[in-house]
Parts: sequence; C-alpha cells; structure tokens
Amino acid sequence: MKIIDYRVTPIAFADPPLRSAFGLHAPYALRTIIELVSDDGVSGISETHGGAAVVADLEAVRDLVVGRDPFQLAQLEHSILSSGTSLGRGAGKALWEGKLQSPPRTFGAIEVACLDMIGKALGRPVCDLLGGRVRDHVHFSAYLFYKHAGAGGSLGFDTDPLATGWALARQQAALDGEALVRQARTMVDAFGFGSFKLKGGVLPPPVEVQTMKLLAAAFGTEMPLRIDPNAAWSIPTSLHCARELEGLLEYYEDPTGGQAGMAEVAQETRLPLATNMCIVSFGDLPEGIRLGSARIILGDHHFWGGLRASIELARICRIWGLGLSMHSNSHLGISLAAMTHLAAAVPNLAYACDTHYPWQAEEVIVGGKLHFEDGMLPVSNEPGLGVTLDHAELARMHAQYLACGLTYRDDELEMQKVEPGWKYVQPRW
Ligand code: GKR
Ligand code: MG
Repeated sequence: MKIIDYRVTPIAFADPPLRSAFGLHAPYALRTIIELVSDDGVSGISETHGGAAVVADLEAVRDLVVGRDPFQLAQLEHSILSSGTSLGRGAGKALWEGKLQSPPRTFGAIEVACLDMIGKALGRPVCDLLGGRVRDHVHFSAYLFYKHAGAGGSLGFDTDPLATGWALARQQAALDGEALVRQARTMVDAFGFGSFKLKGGVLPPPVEVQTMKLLAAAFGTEMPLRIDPNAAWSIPTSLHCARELEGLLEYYEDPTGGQAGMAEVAQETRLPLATNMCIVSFGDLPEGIRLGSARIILGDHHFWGGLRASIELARICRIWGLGLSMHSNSHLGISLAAMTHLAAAVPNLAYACDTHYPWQAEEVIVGGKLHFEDGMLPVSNEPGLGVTLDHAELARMHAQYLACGLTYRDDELEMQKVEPGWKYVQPRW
C-alpha cells in the first residue's frame, strides 16, 4: 500500500465570541483537514489546528508523505521529527500554544489520516489499531464559557431571534454566574453531560469562584466541576481560590503559569492540579514529575504527536501515578471521532473528556453533527474513524477560510475590537 495523494485544506467555521484569559474568540475558528489516498483507492482523513503556519508545516513534509506505506508509521514519524522542515510556529499568537512544538503536531495529523486509511483497508475501527477498546461509550464534559452575545460566523455578534434551546443559549451573552448556570442547564438538557468545566481567567476571581458555587448549588455537589483560568492567576490568588473551592472541584486546571508555579500551588492545596499548559510534550514530563506540577495531564493527540503517542502518554501516566484527561480546542467531527477512538483505547482515562463541539454549528462530515447521548458518544464499529468527509462542505468552509481573512488565532486582537487597548497579561490577578 502506498500513499499517492496528500491534500491539505485550511477551513474556517463559525465560532461564538467565547472569552478566555487570552481574549475573545474570533467569529471564525480555523482548522486544517488532511486527506490521503492510497494506490489501491483507500482514503484516510484527519483534522488538526488551523491557519497558515500549520498548513505550511504540513506542506513542508509533502515529499516525506507521498510514496510512503501508511503502515510504516515509525519511519514516517522519525523522518518528520528529524526533518527540520518545521517552521516551528504555533497555531495562535500570544497563547500558550506558542509553546507547542510543530513536528509532533504535523506528524500527529498525518498519523491519524494513516490510521483511518489502515482501518478502512483492514475493515477495523481505529481503536482496534490502538490496542482495542476498553469501553463502548466515551464521556465528555460540558465546557462552559463566559461569552459575549452572538454565534460567530456570518451571524457576527447578532443573535437569531428564531433560535431556541441550546441554539439560543449558544448565542446569548453570559458574563456573570447566573447566566453561566443558565448556559450549563441548557447544555445539560441538550446533551446530557454529567460534568462541567468552566473556562475561567476572564472575570475577577471572586466572580468565578462564586460561579462555581452557584453551579454546585444548582446541580448538586456530586456533579464533577473543574475550573480552568489558563494561568491568569498569581500563586497567592490561586491559593486563595483553592481554599474557597476546596471540596468542590474534581480538579483545578492551570490556575497559574509554569511548572514551578503550579508545583508551589500543588504543595499548598488538597485539590488535584491538572494541566494542558505546563506539560504539553514528552520533554516536559521529567520536570513535571520531579516538581509535582500536576496530578492530572490533559492529553491532546493534536499536539502530543498523534494517537499512538497519546497511548504512550497514558502508559507513562499510569506508571507515575498521574491522572489522565483530554484537552480540546474549537473543532469539528473528524477530531471528535479521533478523540473518541483514543479515549476508547485508554484504560486509565478516568475523567470525561473536554470538547468545544457543542459550540460549533457547522460540520465537515457526511450526515452532519455527531450526537451526544447522556453526555457520551458511542465508539464507532465502522472501519477507520467511522466518519466520511463531506467534500461540498469542505469546499464551502475552505471558501469561508479564504473570505474571512484570518490566518491565525489572535484572541487578543479580537478582544481589542470590543475593548480597545485590552492586553493579554499573565497573571492578570
Ligand atoms: O477555546 O478559548 C479556548 C480555550 O481557552 C482553549 O484555547 C484552551 O486551549 O480549552 C483550552 C484549555 O483547556 O486550556
Ligand atoms: Mg486547559
């Protein structure tokens, strides 16, 4: 089997004006779709981060991909990681994502497409190529955001008066605790999620602590809760909030920045600390383990080097007694399918995975959006990832990419459009 065609297509899709410590989401989120075709006519697809630098990295390895046997992943990984073809740029500006390394992302995106292709050739789901499933359903968590009014995309910052239910909640502003509880209620009603993650680092810490308390009061203390201020808090603020939140949280995600800062907070609180910011690659693990910067790692196959590397991460977590959860960014169904296969194959994934998926209305796969039931997705039995690329939607979202003019994620710039002079600072409080 030989890869004879390799297509890299940047796309953009509507994204609501969600807030985070980095600023505000732009009206469009960017992703990249990879398609491989083999000499015997089998295709493989994947989805990764978006924007011009990501596309350039994927294009730079074209000659290493075309002509390759998709089964020879170790060879391909070695040649991409050692090729020096990476431009070494991140998907976003002024984000922790600047810390992410491009070669594992580039390889990971191609690896998923190869696994999809291999699965289709063998008639087996991707999770079977990762060791097989240990579960038939994967739990996801409700990802709550403070947000401005609007649904993104062509709707811009306006709302659609005909929208109801979650479609309406997705458009409504939510900039205080009560509005967040309403958002949470609608999300649970629509998707049945059984845990919450609040994207913090947006409003002053007492407001965010209060939001967590309101969520606990509204949904009961048995509902697992997490807050993720994306390192917007200083060490003293993180410790103060930890005292307020003790007993309330399933885990405390990146309250403060850096391995040493996180370790200092970890030493002073009983809350388990989690991260997708200070441990983001295998190279970060020795220091993280030595310092005790986090008890839970939020893996993400998009930047840890693919699905097989994520299985290796899971084993390391098991050996070192670390918990494992899963991180997400704005994404579509191909990523969600890959996350689900990975989650199915990881025995020690003890937490519901993050997903931004409910925030997106568009889809690039045939049949439209995947459906959560009771906050879970079933693990597909279909060959490969079990999803098919909708080429008409791909073309439409590529045209949207070209038309929207965005080439990288810049939440700070977007924030400045509504609050002139706003600056990303870490820590803010
Ligand atoms: O979508 O604004 C966002 C999130 O803040 C995202 O950029 C983070 O990568 O979800 C992420 C996280 O858990 O840190
Ligand atoms: Mg996080």
